Order: sequence, then C-alpha cells, then structure tokens
Amino acid sequence: MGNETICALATAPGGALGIIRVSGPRAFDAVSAICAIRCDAVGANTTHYARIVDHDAASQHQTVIDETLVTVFRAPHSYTGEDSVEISCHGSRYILNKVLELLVQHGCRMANPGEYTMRAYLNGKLDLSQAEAVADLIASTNQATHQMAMSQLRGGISTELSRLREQLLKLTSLLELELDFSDHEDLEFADRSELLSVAKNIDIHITRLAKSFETGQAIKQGIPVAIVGKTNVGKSTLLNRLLKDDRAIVSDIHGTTRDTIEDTIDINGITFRFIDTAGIRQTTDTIEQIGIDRTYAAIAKARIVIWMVDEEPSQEELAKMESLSENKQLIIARNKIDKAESKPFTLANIPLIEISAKHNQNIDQLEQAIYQAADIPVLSDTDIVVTNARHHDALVRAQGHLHRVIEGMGAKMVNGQWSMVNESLSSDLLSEDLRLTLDTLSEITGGQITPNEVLGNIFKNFCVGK
Ligand SMILES: Nc1nc2c(ncn2[C@@H]2O[C@H](COP(=O)(O)OP(=O)(O)OP(=O)(O)O)[C@@H](O)[C@H]2O)c(=O)[nH]1
Ligand SMILES: [Mg+2]
Repeated sequence: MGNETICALATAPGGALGIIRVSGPRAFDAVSAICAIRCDAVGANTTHYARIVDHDAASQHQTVIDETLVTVFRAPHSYTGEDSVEISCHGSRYILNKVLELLVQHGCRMANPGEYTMRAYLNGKLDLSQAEAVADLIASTNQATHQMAMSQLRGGISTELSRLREQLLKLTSLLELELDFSDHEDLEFADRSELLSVAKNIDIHITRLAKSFETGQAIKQGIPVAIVGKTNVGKSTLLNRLLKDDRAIVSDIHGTTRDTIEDTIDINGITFRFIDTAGIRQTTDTIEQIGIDRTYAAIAKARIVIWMVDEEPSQEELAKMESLSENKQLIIARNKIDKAESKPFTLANIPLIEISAKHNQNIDQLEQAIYQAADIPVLSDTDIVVTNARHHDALVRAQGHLHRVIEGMGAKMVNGQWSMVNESLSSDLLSEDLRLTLDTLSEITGGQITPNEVLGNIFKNFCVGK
C-alpha cells in the first residue's frame, strides 16, 4: 500500500482556502510536475510560492490553474512518515478538482478515508489508540470531548497500558523462570502471595480503566435527560427555556406534546441531551397512548430524569417517583411558582427545585443540579478516560483472562473481594492465561500484529484527507 502515492482534499469544501495533501514515494515528482518547485531539492519542512500549471503536451499550451503555497515535508519528518506535500490553494471547487486531477495524471491516486492516519500508524508515527484519537479530535464539539481526545492523542492510554504490560511481563518472567527449573521439584521461585498481589493490583487498574468508559461515553454522546410529568405542567416550556429556542409547541391544552423531542445544550462544558416527552395521564386516544409509551422508553434510556409537577404530587405519582429514584438520578422540578395559587411542599429524600419555566426563575439552579446529578468527574489533563468501544471491549476481555490467572493462583471472587480458596495451578497453565491477557491489552495500541480487517474497520470512519 505504501508504494502508492495518495492525494486528497484535507479541508472542508467551501472555505477561502483548500489544502490538498499528497503523500508517498512519488509525492515530490508529482508536485514538481505541476509547478516549478523542485521538491526534492528544497529544504525539508519549507513553504514556497508556486503556480500550478496545466501543461497540454499536444498543443504545448500552458494554463495557470492557481497561485498557491506548497509545503514540503521530507520522510520521516511528516505526518505520515513519508515524503509529503501540502498545497494550499484558493478554495474554488474547480481549482481543487483540477489540481487533484493533475496529480492523478502524474501518478497519484485519490486517498481512502483515514488513509493518511493509517500510514502514520503503519510507519510508527502514532500507535493505534492515538490514531483513533485523531478522529475524535476532529469530531470534538466541546471542552470535555476535546480534552479526552487530546489526552489520548498525547498517548495517555498508551502510557498507562505500557505500565500494566511491564507488570504483566514481570509476572510472566517470574513464572517462566519457575518453568525452566521445573525438574527441581521443590523449587518455587515466585512467591505466590506476591504474584497474587501484583495480579490483583493490575486487576484494579483495568477495572478503573474499563469503568471510565461509562464517563467517556456520556461525555462523547451527551448525557440523556428526560423531562417527564403529568400533562400541562410545563415540560415543553422548560425544554424551550433550556435550549433558548422555541423548539417545542407549548399550549394550555393537556396532551399537547405527542412525540418525544430531543435537543442538546452544554452545561459547564458537558453536553446534555434533553428529551421532552408526552405528559403522562390516562387516555383513550391511541396516538397519545403511543406518545406516553415513548415517554417510558425515554425514561429507560435517560441517565437523569427531571420529574415536573405544578402541584403536590398524589400518592400514586409519588410512588412512581420513588421507584424511579432507585436507578435514575431524579430531580423534581416544581414549576409555575410565579402563580399566586402555587403552594410549596417538600418531599423526603428527593431533591426538589422550585422554578418558573415561563418566567425564567431558578433555571440556573436547575442547570447546576442537572450537572451535579450527571456526576461527571472533573477531568485533569492527566486523567485517562476510555472513550472508544474497541478499547473497552479489549479491556473487558483482558480482564477475563486476568481473572483466570488469579483464580488459577487459588483465589476466588467473593462479594467483590478476592480470597484464597484453593492450591495454585502449575506455572505453565498460569503463564498461558497471562500471555492472553498481555496480547489482548496490546490490541488497544496495536503493539501486536493487528489484522487488516480490524485496521480497515478503524480507519474507514475517518474523513478523506485525514
Ligand atoms: N404561570 C406559568 N405558566 C407556565 C409555566 N410554565 C409553563 N406554563 C404554561 O403551562 C401551559 C402548559 O405548558 P407546556 O409547556 O405546553 O406543558 P407540557 O408539560 O409540555 O404539556 P403536555 O405537552 O401537554 O404534556 C402553557 O400554557 C404554559 O404557558 C410557568 O412557569 N408559569
Ligand atoms: Mg409538552
């Protein structure tokens, strides 16, 4: 694959400038063929003014296509690790297509999605988790997603994993030493209780990493918050207030909202996905009933539920709230406090916030309560959060193998704690599971040989030009 020279537009169409990237063994020749810059002769990492010219061999006629800046990167000091050129053109669709066409005429082919980053990975410029972070960085929409992608790009998870690998390797070598001397029957080099404590420590680290995926997912996809309650309590008014937009229809007719309505806002740099729902009541209207069923589906998906009321809840409503509060973060919002007839009340054990959605009272306070309920740990630059499903999957599988190692040493998980119950297995059996643990962890950074199919899957989600 690296024998081919690739080209693509690296910027989104429609801007004032468009940058075309060229990378591969013929990158310099191809660019030099369409402008007067001798790419192989100029200094590495230098930028030059260049006219791109279309030269018609038959008529000897030359057409200037654009006046550009050409930046030359010499292998291995480029993003891909190959000879590369970036041509900054004017952003006309015609110019950009024409330059690409000329490059293809001179031996390049159009790049596939993610092909530049894939080459960077294959040339050892990035490990696999860093390559994936590039896609996350481009897709980041707020401070939190940006920070997670940056941490991964700087090798956060790779460093953490290499520490775990070192410990696992130490365990393996101790066990293998024992194997080498297995004729000496009474020799047991590795102190099993020490081995066990190293293994348990690795287990704690893997658990923490795997658990951080929940946070990572929440931050990446937005935390779902359902706004529910009886009809006409002001749910749609609240949604509009939070979004600062007239997104949902508001009326004093009960049962106005039928379908769920969803939109996002950022609170303190975290994205929340608010879902306005059909008010809950007994109904004989088939369509409204479908809407109410959707309300329950939205509750099931939500991490936070804002239960809205405009009067003291009945026993029946209270019972529903209490059962919900067992597995959801529940916030009760008493709305319409501006109304003279509105009477305060308190509820045991469930936080209650008094608001007026219509008149914008205490909405800040509600937002802060939502943020608190999300329970997102404040991330520092060094915190490692797993954001990628592939990484999470590898961590869970690695942990499965590690648990077999620990069980092989005679321990058993009882009430979330390891305790010794059996004799340890022989070291050859243990080291087989240890090796599997190591191999599985290595899948994350791609240290082991990663099958082409897996690579294809990772890079196909990139944009062309990355
Ligand atoms: N006085 C007052 N009226 C409000 C307040 N919030 C909403 N309302 C009014 O209450 C009525 C119902 O508001 P909606 O937002 O449509 O209520 P809903 O809960 O979405 O109703 P359904 O979609 O039917 O379930 C409208 O007339 C709103 O103007 C408030 O804070 N104070
Ligand atoms: Mg509504």
